[in-house]
Amino acid sequence: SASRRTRVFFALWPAPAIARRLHREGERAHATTGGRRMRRDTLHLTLAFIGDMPRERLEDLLACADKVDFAPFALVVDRIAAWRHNHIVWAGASVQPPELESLVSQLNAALADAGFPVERRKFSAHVTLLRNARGELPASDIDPPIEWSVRTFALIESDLAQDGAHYTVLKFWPAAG
Ligand code: 2AM
Repeated sequence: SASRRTRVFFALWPAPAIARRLHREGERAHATTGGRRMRRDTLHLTLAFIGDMPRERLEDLLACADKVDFAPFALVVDRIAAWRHNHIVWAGASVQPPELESLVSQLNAALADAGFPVERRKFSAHVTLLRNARGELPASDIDPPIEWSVRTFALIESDLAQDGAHYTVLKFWPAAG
């Protein structure tokens, strides 16, 4: 569109095989909680949410990501749980790899330096599977765990449509090594 603004965030974007498994976990939980399943091709793990900003700032945003130095790592997605406050069912990792923490803190530091808004709450890695979920969903194991080999991160543009958000990967950054 010709819009002068854009809504963007940095995320880990899973390969199709990983997305398929995550999506299946969402289906399982849905039987208990109901709610709206996220489409398989939209599943992601947000690293840093920037939100609505002028399109002319995209260059500065790309420069922030260019500064990040990260090594490939394995993310073992081994649990599924629900948050009551926002009615989200999500998948996550019981062990937060230090490489993931480092990736997020490097991004946030670069964003803050460049004057972008930075999340103040503690980073809580999760992949949202369902929204508007209701009722109880005791936290449980994903067995066998989903072994997500993280080799890139991405800048995503989000278009809010009637039928949910549509995402476009604007750029991928590969891990070093
Ligand atoms: P969520 O799945 O927990 O809602 C796109 O909206 C992505 O950015 C989602 O993964 C969403 O997390 C995340 N996000 C983080 N902070 C947000 C905010 N303040 N507003 C909207 N989405 C946010």
